[in-house]
Amino acid sequence: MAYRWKNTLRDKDVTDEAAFLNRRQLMAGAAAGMGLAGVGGMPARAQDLEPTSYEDITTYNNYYEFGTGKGDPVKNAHTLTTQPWMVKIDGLVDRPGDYAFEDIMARMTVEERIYRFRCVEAWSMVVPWNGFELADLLEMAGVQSGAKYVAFETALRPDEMPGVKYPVLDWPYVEGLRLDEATHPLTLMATGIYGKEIPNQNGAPLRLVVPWKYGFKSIKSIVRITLTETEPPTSWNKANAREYGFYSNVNPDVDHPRWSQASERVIGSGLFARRQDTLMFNGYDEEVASLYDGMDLKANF
Ligand SMILES: Nc1nc2c(c(=O)[nH]1)N[C@H]1C(S)=C(S)[C@@H](COP(=O)(O)O)O[C@H]1N2
Ligand SMILES: [Mo]
Repeated sequence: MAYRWKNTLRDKDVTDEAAFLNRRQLMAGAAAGMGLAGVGGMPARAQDLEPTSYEDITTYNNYYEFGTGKGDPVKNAHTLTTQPWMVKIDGLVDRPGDYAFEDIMARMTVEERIYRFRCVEAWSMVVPWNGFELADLLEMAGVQSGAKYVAFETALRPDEMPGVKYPVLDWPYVEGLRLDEATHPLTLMATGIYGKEIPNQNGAPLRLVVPWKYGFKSIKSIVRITLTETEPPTSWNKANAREYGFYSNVNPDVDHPRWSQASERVIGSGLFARRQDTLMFNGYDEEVASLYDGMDLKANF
């Protein structure tokens, strides 16, 4: 299947940011020379995107378990021990169990995916993730016919997470997706950034990435995945149901009660931060709009 957003380059093809940028230039040059919009495994849409620097992606973070400041996670998350790492998969699955991260990795195909990333706070980045499709992991566990939702849970380690002594959120951080959202081929379990192992502050060793939804849906450092029949509770919705809904699809026409969602600040664009218009479903409307056919997106925010 040739998805426009799908980059078929594998983990090993990406070494560091410099090599990554060189490769982009090469591909852009080749594309220009041949008068093509896209070349090989590099989809047209990915070429349009200017990836945010590794530095910005890994130092400007939201990971409240390590503090609520944007610079807190990079300062504090080194205390998180990610080896060994177990992920419990349970609920409505044929093969429930405690899966070791290494065993999961041995069975999954890691790809590079260059995605827009839009936080509900109206800032955005472009991140070259490495990861595998959540659909493949769910297939490994064997989803049963009664399952309608997928619930996710972050590790809760008071000894390693200085932020969880503050009741900012009801810990552990939890999130959820409808099963069709979870098995959509865009939905990624990220294990790397720019071809390097994902840093702790970005959610090591394994975090969700749902590029058409606000960033808080993309839960970090996952220890449990549960298939359920009913809509699972989600952290930000529990904290403030009026401001944060279960769906949280990026939508420039549905404002946050306290600010506009029509535009976004582009992280890394320098001293005079550039703003750009926010796109419906964060630019992934062609791929995901059909998931919400007939749904009132204002009521189901
Ligand atoms: N466990 C957990 N996951 C989390 C968060 C968090 O505080 N804790 N913050 C969310 C929010 S609000 C955003 S915008 C993204 C930020 O991801 P990044 O730091 O990799 O950019 O992570 C999301 N996942
Ligand atoms: Mo966010």
